[in-house]
Amino acid sequence: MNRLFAAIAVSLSLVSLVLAQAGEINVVPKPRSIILGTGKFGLRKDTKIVVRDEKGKLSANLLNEHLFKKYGFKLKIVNKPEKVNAINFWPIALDKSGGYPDEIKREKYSLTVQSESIQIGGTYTGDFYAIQTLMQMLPAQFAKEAFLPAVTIVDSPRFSYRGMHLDVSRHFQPVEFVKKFIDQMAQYKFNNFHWHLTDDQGWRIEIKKYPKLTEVGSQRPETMLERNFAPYKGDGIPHGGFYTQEQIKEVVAYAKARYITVVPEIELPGHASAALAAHPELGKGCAVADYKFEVKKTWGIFKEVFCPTEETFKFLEDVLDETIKLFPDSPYIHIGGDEVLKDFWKESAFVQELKKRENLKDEHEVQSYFVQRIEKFVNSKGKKIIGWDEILEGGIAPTATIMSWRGMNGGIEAAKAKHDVIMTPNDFVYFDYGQGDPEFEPLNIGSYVPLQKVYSFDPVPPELTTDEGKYVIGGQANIWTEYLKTPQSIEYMAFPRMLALSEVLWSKKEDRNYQNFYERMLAALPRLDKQGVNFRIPEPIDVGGFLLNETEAYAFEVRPPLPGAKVYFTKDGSTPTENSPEAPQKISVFPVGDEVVTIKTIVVLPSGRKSSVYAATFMRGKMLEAMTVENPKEGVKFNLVVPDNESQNRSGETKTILLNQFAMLADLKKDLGVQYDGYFKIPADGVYQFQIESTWDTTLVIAGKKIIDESGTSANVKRNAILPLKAGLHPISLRYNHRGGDSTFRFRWGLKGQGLRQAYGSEFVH
Ligand code: TNX
Repeated sequence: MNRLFAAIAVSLSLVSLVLAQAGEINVVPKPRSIILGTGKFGLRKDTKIVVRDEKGKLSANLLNEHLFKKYGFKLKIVNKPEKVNAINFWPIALDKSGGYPDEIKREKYSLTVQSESIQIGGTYTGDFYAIQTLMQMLPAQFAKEAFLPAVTIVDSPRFSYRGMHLDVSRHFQPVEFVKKFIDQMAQYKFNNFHWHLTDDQGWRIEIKKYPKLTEVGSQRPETMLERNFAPYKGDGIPHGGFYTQEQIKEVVAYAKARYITVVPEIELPGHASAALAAHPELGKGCAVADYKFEVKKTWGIFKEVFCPTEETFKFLEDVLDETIKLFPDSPYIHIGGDEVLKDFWKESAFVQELKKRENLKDEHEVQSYFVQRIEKFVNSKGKKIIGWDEILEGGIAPTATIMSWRGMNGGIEAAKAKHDVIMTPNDFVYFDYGQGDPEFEPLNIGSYVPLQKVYSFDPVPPELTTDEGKYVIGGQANIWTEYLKTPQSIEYMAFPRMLALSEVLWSKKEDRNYQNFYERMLAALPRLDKQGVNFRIPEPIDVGGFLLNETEAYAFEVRPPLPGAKVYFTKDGSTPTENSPEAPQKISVFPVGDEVVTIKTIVVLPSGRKSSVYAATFMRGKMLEAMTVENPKEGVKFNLVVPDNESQNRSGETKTILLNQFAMLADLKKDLGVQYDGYFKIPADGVYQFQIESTWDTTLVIAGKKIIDESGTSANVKRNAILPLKAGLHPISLRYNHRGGDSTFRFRWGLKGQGLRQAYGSEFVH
């Protein structure tokens, strides 16, 4: 049997696992040191909390709040020692200067459970984290007593910056949800909340001096419907919202009480459409005078940019001044700096003048000049800037911390230049990216970052020496909300991936073990469920594409991911519902001949909440062998046929299969046929899925097999086919026959069960 889905697959190896790990403390992130003792402590309603100072009182109250939420009662707090049936908060000796002793890091704690009592030692912050650990150890149900196994835990984090980001510009989120999100961050020991407050699609922070920012900049008449870029289709629903300064203070205080710093982001000089819609004068020195700035309704990178005039700097300083006052505890202000298109600057006489005056070589240096002026201002207020890795281009701002998002290279470069780095590489921790088979997952921005990939993230890449690695102060996952409209959809993308990240950022690297984590993650789900978190329900089966040899059968385990959850399944390709048969513990598969068998499952929680569909596809046979091609050249051969105007017929070579390359040659709204021939590069052995999304008629032939051959209508339709292929070059022929109206033609591909993505020209040769 050939389990092709290996490499970075979801591969849960469900088979060998039993529910909950015996003798394990099911805490996420895994504590640094756990020594199991003998016996157990029974927490009862008459258990006392012992405190010896004011600090202890605060921690005791906090514990009581948690117990009340979980069990509906609070414990009595006393201040004289009790040996039995007590939870003790020990004071931590303060050094003479009033700080904490060096050896005790602020976030460190110890938690000792013995059969008579529990001891907790730490600073305020340490106590807070000890309580998070304790609450995870307590069972869900309370009946007279709640038992905790005897254990000694000593714990402290690997990284000092453990962040979660939330974009509230693309889709505004209510304060109540932001607080719930912060609660979840605290539960998993994150300590920085990066609040992305401004972008092209909405300005979400009240600035008293410039009320138009929110009056105008926080509103858009509608949003692009799903993914209808071209032709654009809107949803017709106005979208808006912003946080008043009072609400911001409320959120900051709420986070502070949970030892979380809120880092605000004010995007500049790009991603500025919303600000410019409110204050067009700040762009006009660069754009043509009658340019119409507006709050954007679609996603992407836009050329709207602040013009580096004195008026703009004055405005931004005023905005930052108010912002800094609202976030007194954050050492940082995030100033964005990503994805700045320089077209307007290049065309601007003002900017060309500025370049001469300031001796700036190109527009990258203009960006650098822009950021460094802002940096000086922010520094003058006692704060440091964070910027996305693009701010490295054209010269790094001297005191900037770099947030590396386009992979880790920006972070590596910055660390080598002795700048602090926060790693947020898109290929590991972009939680807006898909986490399962896009055929079944709710609409998202695409790509594929499954749980296991997040867990494999290491913020300190091997390219850095030990000393350079010290500049990596931590990591963060980013949740961009282009396609995430509601709190539920955000939670679906955040959980359980956030649990994997918490362990990456908190726990010892040597302790990293995915299967062990996976079990503790499963144990955490009932609690998340009770807390009303709309996490993505884990797969109950191994998903993906499987290739069997001529004779073998495949039998796989079905594992309900939560106690009480039911798994329903189909074998005929139809979508399972609660009326489908309940899946047995083992499902056997035996495709006959050329048959392709797809097992589809859904999970239904006791609450009635349903999962997405999880599918496993089985086929027999061999992977198709790759071919050798002499002197391959990048791209494909094309043949364009225009029936009504033969003079427009063309054939030749091209490096892209996009239709718009013919827009100059022929009318894409009239009848035409185009065929591409060449070879397609398959990177690794696997069962691949190919998809053509098109109007009208398409044919796809790979390795001599016609896998798609359909005539369509003027409506967009997606056709899928799967094929097991060996790594290397495979002959491919793609044909599209357009029969009038708007034309769509997209070719996507990927390993079965993982993300599909558009094929690039560089993946073809001929
Ligand atoms: C890139 S990450 C962006 C965001 C998008 C995101 C979508 C970064 C600094 N810029 O504006 O929302 O991709 O994944």
